[in-house]
Amino acid sequence: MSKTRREFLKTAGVAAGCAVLPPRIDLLRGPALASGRASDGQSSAADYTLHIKVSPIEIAPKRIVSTTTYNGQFPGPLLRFKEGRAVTVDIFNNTDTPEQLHWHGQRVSTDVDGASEEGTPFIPAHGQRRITFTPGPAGLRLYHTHNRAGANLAEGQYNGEVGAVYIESRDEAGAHDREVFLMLKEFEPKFSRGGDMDQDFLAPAAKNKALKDAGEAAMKVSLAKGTPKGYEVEYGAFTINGRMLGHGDPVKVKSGERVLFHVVNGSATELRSLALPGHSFRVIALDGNPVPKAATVPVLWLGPAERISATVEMNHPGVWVLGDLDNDDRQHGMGIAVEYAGRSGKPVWLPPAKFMWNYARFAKAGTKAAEPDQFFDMTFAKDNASEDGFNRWTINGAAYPMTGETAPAAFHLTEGKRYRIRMKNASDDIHPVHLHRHSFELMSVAGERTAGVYKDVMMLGGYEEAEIDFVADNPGLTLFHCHQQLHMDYGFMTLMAYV
Ligand SMILES: [Cu+2]
Repeated sequence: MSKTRREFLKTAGVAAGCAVLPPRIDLLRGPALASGRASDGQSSAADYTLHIKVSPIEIAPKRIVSTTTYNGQFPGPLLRFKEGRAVTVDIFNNTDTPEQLHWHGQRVSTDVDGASEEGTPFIPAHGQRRITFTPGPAGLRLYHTHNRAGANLAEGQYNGEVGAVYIESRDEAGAHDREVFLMLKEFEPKFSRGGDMDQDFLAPAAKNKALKDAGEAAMKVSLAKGTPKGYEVEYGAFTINGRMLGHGDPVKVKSGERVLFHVVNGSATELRSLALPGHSFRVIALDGNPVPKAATVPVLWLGPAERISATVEMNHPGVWVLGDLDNDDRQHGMGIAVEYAGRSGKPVWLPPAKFMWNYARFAKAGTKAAEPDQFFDMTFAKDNASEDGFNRWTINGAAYPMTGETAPAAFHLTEGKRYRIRMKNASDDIHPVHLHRHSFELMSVAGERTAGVYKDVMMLGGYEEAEIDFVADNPGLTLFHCHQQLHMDYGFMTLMAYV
């Protein structure tokens, strides 16, 4: 590598308010690989074909964004797989830079998973890769780019490379009349420097005083030196299924129907909420995995890459806004109309009463947790604006290298063993932490014991603690990271290796 990332960032002239984006370059993606396990001599057609390409996407009349897409559409095509039935997917990369396509939430091999840090070959620029894998586990998954973006807001998950995957189980039950997929996604990103707004919607809200004192002291030292707060990302346009509120087709329902919503947060960075005035959601699955206790809630909350499957009894006729609680984001598009048959008019929004989101609500009560074979301790911390104005993120004091090389694994696994990750968040941000190629069980959230809730992303509250267990049942390098693109790109990543 001829240039370090730091030098790149300098030469790219990153500054607050700088409207000119650096060109797409390979540096941020790690070493360019010419050799995707490209598929010469294919004789048969693939089951699915995806073309990665830059396309114009009309998110509202005459509001057209240019973004990288799958097959020229947003969201990418819904891929329906059958659990246990192998599929072949051809991925063509029609862009100038190598790509990684990540099968989020699936138990696949490192060759397929789509993370260069695990050793998945890149899909070469203007090249192709054919992959074959057996989908699973059943339920709502997603696919998205796993490229890093760094300071380039035209890259990584800031663009339109995301689509839903639905894997039908062998005994797919259908206690609903209609199934609706919702992809929540922002466009027109830009950098800001205001610092994040505090979001307190997670319960229990038990902050750890030692973590808070440490985090606030570090911030105070940085600000006292005159350092401004690190860059954050904000957006100009908000969409559901690629259309701003008021400009897409409404979800058409009939009174008395039970509608199953499959919600995917396809955001690079944002926590999202959803409410439907006069209705409630019966949550049946989190991250595609059935919950032990379905529970009815007035509001859904999802961090980046989280999914919720919930049924809604259509028992309140009208035309409503199914939308984000944040007034600004909803008014800039984060919503979709739900229209009952025979009703018309402007969709109506009514804010719900304050509601705290708690994963424990869906847990199995009174269950004694299985004991792990080993504990991993992880403390997450923020080094304010220390990476050319970007916050540097560390796990146990170490930032994953940003220059493209693969760091050695920091955690070691033995196949068949059960591990408990004890996470401590020494920052005020909520982090959607994600484990690749495995599901984890939530064991405790901010001190509250839980069992039976299996996920692959969880939101860890500011200055809070949580514990997650997973069984090492899928050998190969395994990436653990924050799913917030700015955080993962600036250090919040670590690798686990099977020994
Ligand atoms: Cu994070």
